[in-house]
Amino acid sequence: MSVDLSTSLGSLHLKAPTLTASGCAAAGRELAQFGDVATLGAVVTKSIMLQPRSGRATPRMAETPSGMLNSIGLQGPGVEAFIEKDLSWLSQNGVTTVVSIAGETTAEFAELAARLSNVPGIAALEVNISCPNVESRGQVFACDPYAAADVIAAVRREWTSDAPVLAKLSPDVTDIVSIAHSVREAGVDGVSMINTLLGMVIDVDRMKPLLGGRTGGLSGPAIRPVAVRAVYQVHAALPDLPILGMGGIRTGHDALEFFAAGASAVSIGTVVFGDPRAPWRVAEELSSELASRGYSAVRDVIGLAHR
Ligand code: RRO
Repeated sequence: MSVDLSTSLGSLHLKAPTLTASGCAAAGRELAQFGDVATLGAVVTKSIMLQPRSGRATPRMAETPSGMLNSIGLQGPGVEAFIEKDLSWLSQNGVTTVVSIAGETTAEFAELAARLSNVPGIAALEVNISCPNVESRGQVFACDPYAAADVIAAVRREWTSDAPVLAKLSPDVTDIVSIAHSVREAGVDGVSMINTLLGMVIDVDRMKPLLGGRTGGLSGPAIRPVAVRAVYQVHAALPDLPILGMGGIRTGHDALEFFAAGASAVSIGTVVFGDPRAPWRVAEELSSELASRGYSAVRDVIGLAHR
């Protein structure tokens, strides 16, 4: 039985249901040795800032049970080098590209949106309002409905492209539905969820936090039930809001959970570090999972767990 794996996120048609997750495949080029990146739903690039940035102190990664902590701190080349080197490679190779942006202030987000608006080859903009690895928790816009809406409204004003705007949400909130409502009111076309959870590991030989930045973002299978719960809650409250689901997806079976909870597409993140073919493999496995249950299209299972 052949299964139709095409889907969409608002106005963005996706030929495949699996995307990379921001921060887990840089700008896609390294993945090209493992498969045809143009056949993925999309590459979601590492969050880019206006200026180049060296990131946080090392060590920046720690293994945890069924997951890992990262404390990268938005390392990157800055938007101009990104456009010149990364976006041009993605465009030349026919890759559907979702560009993730991050700023320290609302004005920086707005400037990034303005700069990228007329750049060809951007299929969607993911506004990362939820990076856990910033100096101050006050800078995590996604933890406050007003700050989150402020950023999205500013981006919306500057974004002149027809490509959809997604907000990346944090799970580290009391009520993720209120944040989703808020960014929707401010004009997003969809949400990406979830970013990592704030965590910490202590090195008890040194009696100090293991990570150079002290805290880090927890990802991997350990967070999958949190992500599925968050997707389910937001889809229940806002069934028409497209959701790009992510958080610890390792197999097609895991991905199917997210679709049933209400995601329209999924991003594959941490697993890629150990299995770079995972974004393709998960799509193939999802096809088998759907076929064995008698479904002929992934679109038919979106939100089915809500019936
Ligand atoms: O760069 C990072 O440390 C980072 C970011 Br921008 C993010 O959104 N999530 C994360 O776990 N790490």
